[in-house]
Amino acid sequence: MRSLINTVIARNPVMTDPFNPPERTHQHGDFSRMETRLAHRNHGLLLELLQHDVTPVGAHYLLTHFDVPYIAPSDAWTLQCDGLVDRPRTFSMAELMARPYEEEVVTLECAGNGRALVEPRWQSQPWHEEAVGTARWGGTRLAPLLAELGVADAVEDVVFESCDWGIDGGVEHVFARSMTREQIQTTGALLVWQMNGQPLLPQHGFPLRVVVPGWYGMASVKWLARISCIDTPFQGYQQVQTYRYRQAAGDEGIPVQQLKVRSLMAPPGIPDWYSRERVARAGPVEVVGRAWSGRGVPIERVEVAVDGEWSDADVQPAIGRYAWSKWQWSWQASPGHVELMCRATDAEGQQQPIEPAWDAAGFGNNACQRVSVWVRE
Ligand SMILES: Nc1nc2c(c(=O)[nH]1)N[C@H]1C(S)=C(S)[C@@H](COP(=O)(O)O)O[C@H]1N2
Ligand SMILES: [Mo]
Repeated sequence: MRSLINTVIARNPVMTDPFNPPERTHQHGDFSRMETRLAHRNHGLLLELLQHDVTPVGAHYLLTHFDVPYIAPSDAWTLQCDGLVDRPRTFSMAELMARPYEEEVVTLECAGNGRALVEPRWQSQPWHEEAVGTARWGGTRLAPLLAELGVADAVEDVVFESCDWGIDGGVEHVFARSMTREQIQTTGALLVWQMNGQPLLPQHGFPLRVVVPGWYGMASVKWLARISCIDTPFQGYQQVQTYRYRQAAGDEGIPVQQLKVRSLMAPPGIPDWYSRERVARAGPVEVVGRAWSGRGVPIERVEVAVDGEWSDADVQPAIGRYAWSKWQWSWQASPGHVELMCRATDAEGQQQPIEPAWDAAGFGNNACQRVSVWVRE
C-alpha cells in the first residue's frame, strides 16, 4: 500500500525561516536533499571534457548563489562608477565596448571545489572535483578604466556590486566583492562581455562581469552593475563572512584569493552508469588531463600514480599565463583493480597534497584526485 508517509517524504522535508536559519554543521555520509538540489543548479565540468583546451561554453562549471537575474538583451545596461573618484561616471555597454578589447584564456575554479571530499564536509554546494573550466574571456582591462576615473589616494577597496540578491546566513544582501587597486593591477582583472567569442550567457553574467585571472571564482563578479571606490576595507557578506580559510566556523580567518596548484585527469576507460566506476582493457591506455597553478606560475611537473607508484607525465606549455596545461601519460594497464592519482608541481615548487588540508568550509582543497579503475583482460 502507498502510505501517506511516502508522500510526505517525497516533498521537501525541511522548512526553515531564511532569516532565522539553523546552524549549518559538518556532515558524514549521505548527501542531503538541499545539497543535491544545489548540485543540480550549479553544475560542474564533465571531466571527459578536460580533453578540450578551451571548455565549450555550455560545459563550463556554474556557481550562482541566488537567482540568475533576468536582463533583457538590449543595450540599456549601464555600469555605474562612483565613490571616491574625481570623475564619477556611468558607462553604457556601447561605451565599454569601444574601449581597448583584449582576450585572455583563463582557468576559473570555484573555491569550494573539492569540498565534498573533505571529511567531515561542510553543508554547501557539494563539489567533488568538477568546479573548473577554461574560457577565452573578452573585454577590457579594469586598471586603465579606474585610472581614468581618478581614484583618490585614500581609496582602500574597489567594490564590485552585482544585481543578484538573496539571503545567506540570515543576512539579506546583493552579491558584491572587493579588491584593492594593487590586486586589480597585478592580476590584470578584466571587465568581460564575451566568452569564447560570443556574448555571455545569462548564467555566466550577461551582459557584463569581472574576470580575475588566477583567483578563485568568487572574485569574478557576474552581472556587474556598479564599481564603487571606498576608503575603508569592504565589509560585505561575501567578503568577510565567507570565502575565508578558517579552522573553525567563527574564526576571523584568512581571505581566499589565488588558486592553488592542481591537476585533474579525464577518467580513463569507460564508466559504469550509476557508480561512475571505470573499466579499462589491459594494455596501453592514454591518460590525459590538465594542470594549473593560479598564481600565473607555470606547471613544471605532473606525476601519475598507479596504486601509489609514481611516474612522470608529459606536460605541454599552457595556452595562456592563467590557463591550464595539458598533460598526458601512457599507461601499460595490467589486469586488476587499481587507484590512479595525479599530482602537479608548479615552477615555484608548490605541490598538491595527497590528503586535503583541513578547512572548516572546505575551501581550497587541492588534494590529488583519485580514480578507481577495474582493468580487464
Ligand atoms: N553576481 C554574482 N557573481 C558571482 C557569483 C554569484 O553568485 N553572483 N558566484 C561567484 C562564484 S562563487 C564563482 S565560482 C563564479 C562562477 O562563475 P561561472 O558561474 O561563470 O562559472 O562566479 C562568481 N561570481
Ligand atoms: Mo565559487
